[in-house]
Amino acid sequence: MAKKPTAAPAAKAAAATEETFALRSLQEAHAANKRYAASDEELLHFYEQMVLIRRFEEKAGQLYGLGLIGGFCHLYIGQEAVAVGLQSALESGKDSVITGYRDHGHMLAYGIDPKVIMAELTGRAAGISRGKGGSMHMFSTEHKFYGGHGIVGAQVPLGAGLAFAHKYRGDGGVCMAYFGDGAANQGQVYEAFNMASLWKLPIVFVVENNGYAMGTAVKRGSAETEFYRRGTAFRIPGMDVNGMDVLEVRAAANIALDYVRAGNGPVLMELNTYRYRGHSMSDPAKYRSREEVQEMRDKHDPIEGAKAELLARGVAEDRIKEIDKRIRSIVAESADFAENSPEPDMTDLYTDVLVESY
Ligand SMILES: Cc1ncc(C[n+]2csc(CCOP(=O)(O)OP(=O)(O)O)c2C)c(N)n1
Repeated sequence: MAKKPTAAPAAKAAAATEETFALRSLQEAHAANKRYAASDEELLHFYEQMVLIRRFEEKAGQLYGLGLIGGFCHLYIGQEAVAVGLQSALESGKDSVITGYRDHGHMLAYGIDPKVIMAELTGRAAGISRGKGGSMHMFSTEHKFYGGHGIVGAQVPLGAGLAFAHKYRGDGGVCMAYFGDGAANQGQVYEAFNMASLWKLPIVFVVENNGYAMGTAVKRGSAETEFYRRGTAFRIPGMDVNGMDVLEVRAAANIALDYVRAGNGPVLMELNTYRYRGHSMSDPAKYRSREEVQEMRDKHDPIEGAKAELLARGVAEDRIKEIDKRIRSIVAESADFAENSPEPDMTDLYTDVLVESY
C-alpha cells in the first residue's frame, strides 16, 4: 500500500508555527488589552450586580440553614465577577447561556428577577421552574437560560447543541457554556469541542476554574492545569483570564465574542476564580485551610476590588452605600416573596414531566 505523502519537514515546521500563532492569538489580543475601559456608571452597574449575587447567595445560605430550601444548594460566592463580566457582553434575548448546578449567579447576571429565583429555591409555584426544579434545575427559555444541570459536564454538549441551533436558524446568537475545572476532565467535553470546532459553531466555552472539584484540588485531579490550552488539539483558541477582576473579564469577553460572532467558531476561556464557601451547603471544606480562603477574600475579592477602584476614581462613597442598601432590600423582598408564596398544587405533580403526551 502506498504511504500517505508527508509534507516536507521545512514546510511542516512553517505551518506549525503559523498554527501555533493562530491558536495563541486571542491570548495575545487579551494581553494587549487587559482591562475594559468602563465608565463610572458601567463600573457602578457591575458592582451592583456583583453585590446582588453576593447578598442573594448569603440569604440563600441562611434560608437553607432554616430548612426552607431543600435538596442541594451550591453557592457562587467569590465567583461573581465571572458571570457579571462575561454576561454583560452578551445580548440578552439573542444569546443563550447554559451552566451547571452552581447557577443562581448566572441567572441574576442575566437580569432574571431575584424573586422567581428565590421562589424556585424554596420550592414555590411562583419559582422560575414552578417550584419543581430547585437550586440545580432552573430554566427559562424566555430568557434563553437553559439550565441549571446536575450532571457534571452534561451542559457542554447541550451548549454545543444550542450553538448549532443559533447557526441553523441564523439568529446571530452565541451560546455561552460554563463548566467547572472538574467537569473539564469529562470525555463529553472534548467530543463537544471537536464538533463545535469542525462546524464552526458560535459558542464560548467557559471553564470556571475555582480551584476545586468538590474536595479535589485542581493539581490533584488534572494533568493539564492550564485549562485554556485544552482546546488546542481541536484548533480552538484559548484565553487565560483573571476571573476576580470584572473589568478584565469583560475585556476578554469582548475579544472572545468578536471572534465568535465573526464566524470563526468557538473560543475556550479559562476564568481563574475561587469559591469562598464549600462545594455545597453540606461541605465542611476540610480540604483547605481557613487562611487560604481568608487570603483570597482579603487580597482578591472582586467586589472589594471594584469598590476600591470606584473610590479611587472619585465616585462618592454615598453612591456605593446607596447601592448596598438597595440590594439589601431587593434581596429581603425576594426572600419574603419566596416564603409567602404557595407551594405547587398537588395536581402539578405530573405536569412538565414530558414535553408531549403520548
Ligand atoms: C457525571 C457526574 N459525576 C459526578 C457527579 C458528582 N459531582 C457533583 S459536583 C462535582 C464536582 C465538579 O466540580 P467542578 O466541575 O470543578 O465544578 P464546581 O463545583 O467547582 O463549580 C462532582 C464530582 C455528578 N454530579 N455528575
